[in-house]
Amino acid sequence: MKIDILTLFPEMFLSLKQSIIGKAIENNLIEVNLINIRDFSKDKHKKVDDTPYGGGAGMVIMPDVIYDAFNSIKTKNAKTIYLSPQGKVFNQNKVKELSKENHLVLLCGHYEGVDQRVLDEIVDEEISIGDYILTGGELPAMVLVDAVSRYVKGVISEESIKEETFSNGLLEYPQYTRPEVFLNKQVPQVLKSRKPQRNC
Ligand code: 21W
Repeated sequence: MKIDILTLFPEMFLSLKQSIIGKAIENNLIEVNLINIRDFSKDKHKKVDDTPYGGGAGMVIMPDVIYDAFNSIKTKNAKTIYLSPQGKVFNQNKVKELSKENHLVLLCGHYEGVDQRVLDEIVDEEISIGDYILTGGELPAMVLVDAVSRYVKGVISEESIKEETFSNGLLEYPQYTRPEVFLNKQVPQVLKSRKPQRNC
């Protein structure tokens, strides 16, 4: 799966190079491209935002800069998602749905938002990660990449996915490993008939 991310803060995405997702990128199971929106500023001061028509606090990212950044990526058959607090709240069904796509384009807003006209032109879907206010769409984009990547074939074991389906992704049970006694607490007796092991 290919994921293009349009952002003003590409450095924030360095953490994706860690752990399971980092391995998946190294192994070419997912390809993550970061596009710095600021690179498409037409201004000698690299300005990308301006004050809102009608007044109000904060700044709005200009439509032409976003549009040019978007058009710099080949988007035939891509699904474009705008991370926004007004979007539909992300859940595991959406994760499964998006994991079937070949190409995702993620647009991260910041400040007060993005000019509505370019959103109307390029965005297929608007997603929020929950009802609380963040400073931008970068952390939400990383949440989406992490959750969706797990469902890309080869990223995690089929077994883990199956176990998740079995437990409905919600019901969990307490887990234990060595040592057998920790702070005077024993591992539950029922689990001690066999050594800690992988399933089957
Ligand atoms: C926060 C952007 C508040 C805009 C009209 C006039 C992306 C997010 C974000 C942010 C506003 C997500 C306004 C959960 C989040 C995100 C930054 C409000 C002000 N509108 N999921 N003035 N929470 N947040 N706009 O904050 O970009 S996904």
